[in-house]
Amino acid sequence: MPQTGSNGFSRRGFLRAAGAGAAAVMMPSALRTAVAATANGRPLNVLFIASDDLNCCLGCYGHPLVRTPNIDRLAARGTTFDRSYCQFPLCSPSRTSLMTGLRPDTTQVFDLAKHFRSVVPDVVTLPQMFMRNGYFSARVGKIYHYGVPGQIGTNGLDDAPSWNQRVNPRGRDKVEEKKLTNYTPKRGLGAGLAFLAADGTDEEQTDGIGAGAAIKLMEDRRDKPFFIGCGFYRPHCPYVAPKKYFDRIPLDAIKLPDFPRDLPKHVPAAALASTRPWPWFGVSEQQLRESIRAYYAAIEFMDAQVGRLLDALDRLKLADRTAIVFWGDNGYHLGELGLLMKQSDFENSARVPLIVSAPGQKAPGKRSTRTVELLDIYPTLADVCGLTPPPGLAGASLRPLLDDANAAWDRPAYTQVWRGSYGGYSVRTDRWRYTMWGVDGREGEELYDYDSPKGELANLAHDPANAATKADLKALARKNWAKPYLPKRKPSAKPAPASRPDADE
Ligand SMILES: [Ca+2]
Repeated sequence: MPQTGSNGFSRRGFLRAAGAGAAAVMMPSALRTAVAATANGRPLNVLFIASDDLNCCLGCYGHPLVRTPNIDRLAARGTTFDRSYCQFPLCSPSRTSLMTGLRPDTTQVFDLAKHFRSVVPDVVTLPQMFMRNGYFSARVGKIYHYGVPGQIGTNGLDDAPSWNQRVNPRGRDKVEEKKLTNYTPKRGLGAGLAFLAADGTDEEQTDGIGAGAAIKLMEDRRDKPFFIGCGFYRPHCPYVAPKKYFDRIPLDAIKLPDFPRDLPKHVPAAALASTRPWPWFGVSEQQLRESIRAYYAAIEFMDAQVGRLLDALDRLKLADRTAIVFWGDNGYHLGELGLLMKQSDFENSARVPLIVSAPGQKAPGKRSTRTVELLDIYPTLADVCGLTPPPGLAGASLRPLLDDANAAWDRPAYTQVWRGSYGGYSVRTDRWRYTMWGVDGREGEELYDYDSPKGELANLAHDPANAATKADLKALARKNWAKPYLPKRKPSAKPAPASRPDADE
């Protein structure tokens, strides 16, 4: 279970939060506080680092085994958000939401095929805002959706208007797919437990090539303001990393989570539908242990590439005039609750790492336990860089929390998933999570208290003692999703995941 604090939301807190959410959508951009934060009168650069399918198994998030010294040193000069949540735990819906600043119900991107321009053609994306303010905007690797590993080396489901320049790295991990150990051969390589302890160097891997390309861009563009996105593919499956990263993680140190085998009796069918067969796609404990080690190795490899970017910023003397955001697009189950990977509304699928470092922030090196959303990145970067964001963004600037990690904050975090003919809408406060499946919870409800030792092992949705709490959270969910997306099809008896098991997620 993830660590949680003790501050519960009061009823008044819920109401304030509901009001804040509505205000953020309607507030004209002119009313937002745009602090002209520049370094010595020069615009700030932005280094925007993404990691695909990265959960919070990081040193700076307290993981006992995974060593991430480079992400940790970024955390030491920024703010680490301990309760940061994606809006949809699947690549394209999550990234689309972050990059447009809109919720998935607005973009209507719930799968890996639809492009947001078909729904909101004129939306100004985050990098577009910077381009309109004279920045050079470039992408290396996966910022918008790419099928991994299938589309590595292509533009994937990119948004061309967002960039002045695009780089699509492709390394020996693509060439050597036949060498993979695959414990779920019926699933695609992008959705299964497959891994490789690779020969060769970091620089031969796709992410090593990508880091080199991003460094070259920073070198070439250092004299003018830039927004450079560097999207790493790892630790997304297949879990490929040079062999040395596997060798430093002892297999017997990996403990598998325990969970009740009768869990399906206590939660709606939709809650566990992201892992079929349940539990663990049917793999053995030993196979899962090996797969988790590979996932950890891929994280440590990716961390080393982040280190190369940070070293370059220092070497180029850009560190004091570059804002850095490091984010993961969705969480990742590693066996807890019998689940693997993403697309659930549980904590470990919804929760993502988020670190923001801004030159001049008043409290670097702190952790914030406020419930924040990936949606908040767009208004935060506008605020930090002194730009006026477009109207209608759904998030809020995190700037107050960069200056004081405990600053007043009463916004909850929302995450939603899709089950083929209905959605699962989840609301997270600092103590509770409520999830409503289908309109008004017709397909089931869940309520979890993270201050309780049982956490997600006890569904309190039908416990009369928590009826008032549930009612408050349900009202919040209804208010935020006043017009939930509804397809014309009737709900099916068996909930479906958002994408096929053979798809490159
Ligand atoms: Ca992802």
